[in-house]
Amino acid sequence: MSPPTSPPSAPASQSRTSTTTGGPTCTFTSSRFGSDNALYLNQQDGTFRDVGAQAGVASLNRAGEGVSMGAVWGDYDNDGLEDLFVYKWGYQPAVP
Ligand SMILES: [Ca+2]
Repeated sequence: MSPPTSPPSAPASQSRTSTTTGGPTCTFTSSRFGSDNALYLNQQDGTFRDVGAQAGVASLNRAGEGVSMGAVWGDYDNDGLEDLFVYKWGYQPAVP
């Protein structure tokens, strides 16, 4: 029996900021090849807004550059604010 397959629109992974800083949380959702990632900002009114394009993390799944596989939040520059590290699975373009 083979494992269930995910629908094409299913994200590869999700990563959410911690809630210990007191600010609004963000959830990063990586997408499949050719589709944009999303960065959902919790607007703290029961809704979320996708700010992935504004943050520069939406269009990372381009031909020849691999696809986003996941992300890790952390304060990488030690300024007290969480930063997002997106890791990708890449490949070399086919040689004609
Ligand atoms: Ca930081």
